[in-house]
Amino acid sequence: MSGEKRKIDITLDVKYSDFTEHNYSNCEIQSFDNSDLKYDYFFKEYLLRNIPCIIKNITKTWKCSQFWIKDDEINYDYFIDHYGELEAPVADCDKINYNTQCKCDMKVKDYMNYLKSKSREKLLYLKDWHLRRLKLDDYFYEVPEIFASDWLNEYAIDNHDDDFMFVYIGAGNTWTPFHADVYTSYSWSVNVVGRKKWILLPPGEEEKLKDPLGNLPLLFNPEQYENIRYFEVIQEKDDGIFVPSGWHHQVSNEIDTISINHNFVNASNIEIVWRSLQRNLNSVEHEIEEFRETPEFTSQCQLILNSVFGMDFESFIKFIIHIAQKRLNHVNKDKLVLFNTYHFQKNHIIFDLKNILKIIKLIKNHYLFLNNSLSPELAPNLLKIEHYINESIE
Ligand SMILES: O=C(O)CCC(=O)C(=O)O
Repeated sequence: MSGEKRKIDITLDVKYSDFTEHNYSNCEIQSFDNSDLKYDYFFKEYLLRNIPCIIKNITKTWKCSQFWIKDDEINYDYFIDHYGELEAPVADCDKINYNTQCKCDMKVKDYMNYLKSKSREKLLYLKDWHLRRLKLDDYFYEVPEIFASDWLNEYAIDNHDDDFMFVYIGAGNTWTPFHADVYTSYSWSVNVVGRKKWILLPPGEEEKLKDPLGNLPLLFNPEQYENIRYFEVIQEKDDGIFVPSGWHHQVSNEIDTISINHNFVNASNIEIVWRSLQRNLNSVEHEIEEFRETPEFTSQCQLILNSVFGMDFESFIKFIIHIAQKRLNHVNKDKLVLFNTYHFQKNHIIFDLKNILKIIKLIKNHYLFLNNSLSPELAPNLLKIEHYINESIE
């Protein structure tokens, strides 16, 4: 990647509040060429409306598309030579335990030798591999501009935490079960080589698939149901797909496929994430209702919330404070850079701050805030941030 910084800004003529109630009744999955898709347009029509789309011709400038592919197939030997000794998580698609695929770590060279072998006895899928984190000096791909606003990975990078940037390498016929993404985040996925089939359901449709205990199927088979609205999408080599918040989906690799994907959260879906956190907290509280009067009830709920949702109430607030603080530091200085490339400009920063303000108001009305249940420094910090945002956007 060159050291060139690309300026990103928005000139949105819509208010975020116009889109809190999404309407999927007329949506179709459109396809665009990456070079024709303007940041503003994508932000307004896709991120804010929470609608999927396909973006073509993304990987031309990516270094990995030069080295990872040979004769239109995976360049096994490149992986063995460059990453062979690294370990990566690998799922066995035929081995299911508690409604998930069994996973183990495997050396990349062993996985590549499995892919090279003609007689593949198992259906192995290398997934959720944090290669970017392991090879920080090696920018083997560029985050597409339309996906540059990514608070989740910004926070992870700033805190040297687990990030949400993955490489997937799947043998033909491997698959990912039916699910919605972590924290109800957005995701994007780009095929460096190969082909995937996606099935996506608008938020709420998945309710019709639940069994009497509320469990979702491991795979959605459209032939087994009536009146389910779903979209089937073929993603070719060089295509990206935008998967919006809360859209359940399943994916199969039609042939040997490598993809890169990120989960992300930003000003346009932060309220969806907040609502999802609340829904999860409510159901945790309901599950252990009989202990409501015990002194540990609140802290136990947060522990369980953390394990089922991946985040608790306080970590959400710390995340918001961090993202706000950075924007406050940069609001008049033009220096907010992400992925070493994207240079966020004033309108964007203000848009982010206005939406954070909205979330702070929701937090302040939550009973955990009102009952002083947060750790001592958190509530005053949040109020300070609210005050500074109000001052800076006046
Ligand atoms: O490519 C896959 O197998 C799964 C990707 C996925 O589910 C996602 O990006 O959200």
